[in-house]
Amino acid sequence: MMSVRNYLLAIVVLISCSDDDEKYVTLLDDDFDNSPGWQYTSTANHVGTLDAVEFSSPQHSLEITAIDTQADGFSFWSQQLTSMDFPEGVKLILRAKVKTQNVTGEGAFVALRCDSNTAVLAFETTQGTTLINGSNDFKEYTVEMNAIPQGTTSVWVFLIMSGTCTGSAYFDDVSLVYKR
Ligand SMILES: [Ca+2]
Repeated sequence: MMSVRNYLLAIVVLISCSDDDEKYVTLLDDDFDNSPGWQYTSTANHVGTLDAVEFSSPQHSLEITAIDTQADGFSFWSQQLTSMDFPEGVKLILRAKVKTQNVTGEGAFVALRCDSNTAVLAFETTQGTTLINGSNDFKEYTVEMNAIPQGTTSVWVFLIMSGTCTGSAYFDDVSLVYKR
């Protein structure tokens, strides 16, 4: 029969093995202080800037500010991750902090996409499930993809604002990890 001491030691070992740091592999971890690879694209009446006034972690965030609304446009910061191993079937988790100032309409959203060399394989977004608008301080949002599709050669991260918006959105502390 197991002694109390051995029983307690066994529990300690179990707790150690469940340490989250052991289970996740970081693909992207960005505070926007030294951030190559981000591109701004817009089909809306918006401006995208590296902002040094509003941030969650010093000294910068990525900003999208609406000059005016446009019904069918949108704008986004994006990062394409390539040249790394995307193990098929594992869970991808994107986290981003978003601050909004006077954001109306459909608001901001955060999205994740897996592509092969020739096609879009999977897409997940906060749009339609989590409304990010109004005036709110930085809050973390999460997008999960339950399984990286077979054949994934690049992963895109999108920080988006709908063309229907007025106001400003700030994105900071963006991380992408997969679960081993
Ligand atoms: Ca920052």
